[in-house]
Amino acid sequence: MGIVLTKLWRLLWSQTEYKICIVGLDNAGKTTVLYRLIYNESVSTSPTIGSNVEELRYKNIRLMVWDIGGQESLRQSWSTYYVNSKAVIMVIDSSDVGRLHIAKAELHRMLEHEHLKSACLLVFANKQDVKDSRSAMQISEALALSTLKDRHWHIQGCCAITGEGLHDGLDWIVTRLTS
Ligand SMILES: Nc1nc2c(ncn2[C@@H]2O[C@H](COP(=O)(O)OP(=O)(O)OP(=O)(O)O)[C@@H](O)[C@H]2O)c(=O)[nH]1
Ligand SMILES: [Mg+2]
Repeated sequence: MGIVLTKLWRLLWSQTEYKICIVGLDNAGKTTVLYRLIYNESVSTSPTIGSNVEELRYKNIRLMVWDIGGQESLRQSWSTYYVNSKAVIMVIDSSDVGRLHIAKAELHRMLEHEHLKSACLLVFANKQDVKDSRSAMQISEALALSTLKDRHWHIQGCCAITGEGLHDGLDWIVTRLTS
């Protein structure tokens, strides 16, 4: 009986599906992050027009990941993807210091949206391999993450090209989604 229940529980557990949105300015590395996680290799990308959705199976759960184009003309449409999102990943190009203030404004605008009230936030401080890129701590300060109230958030330095840091970030999300 115990074995049957365990199998049933595993089956139900594996069916659980969570929607996640990946946002960030154009060229931040969102699509590279997604494909690195899915294929475990670096994939050459071109700017995302509209969005791109992929299923990512990780630690026995199914993540439906929406990778949304970050060009300025597309940012108004980000909110059309938020409904039912359990988590948001914001990808930052840590070497694009001149646009950190824009990323900050977009982040705080996004978090005000009613559909994201209970979504947790993971920030990937991407492109840590680039010389003179800002550290995760510096990105956290630039985005004023410490001012976020009633929000589970986490920042993770990473390099989407090598994959370094990506699983650490995803582990945090999975823990949040399943706790
Ligand atoms: N050096 C370095 N380059 C990266 C990294 N991640 C992504 N890139 C490069 O950054 C460029 C943009 O990556 P994309 O993943 O297409 O960026 P995006 O955020 O999806 O851009 P949009 O679709 O236009 O919003 C590509 O040339 C990537 O190879 C990284 O960690 N380090
Ligand atoms: Mg893209």
